[in-house]
Amino acid sequence: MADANPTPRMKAKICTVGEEAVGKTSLIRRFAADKFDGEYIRTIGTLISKKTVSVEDPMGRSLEVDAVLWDIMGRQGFMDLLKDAYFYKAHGVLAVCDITRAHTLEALEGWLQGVYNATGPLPVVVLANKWDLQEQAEIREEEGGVPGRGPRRPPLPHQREDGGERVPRL
Ligand SMILES: Nc1nc2c(ncn2[C@@H]2O[C@H](COP(=O)(O)OP(=O)(O)O)[C@@H](O)[C@H]2O)c(=O)[nH]1
Ligand SMILES: [Mg+2]
Repeated sequence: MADANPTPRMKAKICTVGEEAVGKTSLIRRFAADKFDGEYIRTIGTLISKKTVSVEDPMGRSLEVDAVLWDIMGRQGFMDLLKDAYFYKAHGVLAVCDITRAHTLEALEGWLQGVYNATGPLPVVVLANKWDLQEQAEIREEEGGVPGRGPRRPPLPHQREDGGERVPRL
């Protein structure tokens, strides 16, 4: 007999942004390993992967989320030409930087401006990747982060030589 109260489902389209080689594709490959390499849309240079995750909604009820992860294969120039198709009906953005290259965090401001121009405001999670390369880090964990759990907010880049901070406006 069919379940009278099946767990509700929703689809969520999540798009990655960030500079080349920060690890966007690696992150998605790891997260969605079982369904990676699903579909490649050549015309907009995008790889689409899928993964279903069980989460709790704000009321504490179970919710199945069919996450559809869009990953840019190309780089600059993409934003101007293809952003409308890429971000069409997106629910959120995963903005990735590489802790060994501070400019990849600074560049996220431009990426996110492009997102907002295309879609209006969207939920964004900033992810500082390559955490294993601490010795080469140009971006450090913000004070007040949760020990052992990484920063909750975007980490700050190194201080400048004049003692000021290059704080990104994200
Ligand atoms: N050390 C280290 N290397 C990583 C990590 N994530 C990705 N990489 C490497 O960084 C390079 C670029 O990764 P890729 O996923 O292609 O970046 P993308 O251009 O942003 O999609 C590859 O050589 C990856 O193996 C990480 O967390 N740590
Ligand atoms: Mg990639």
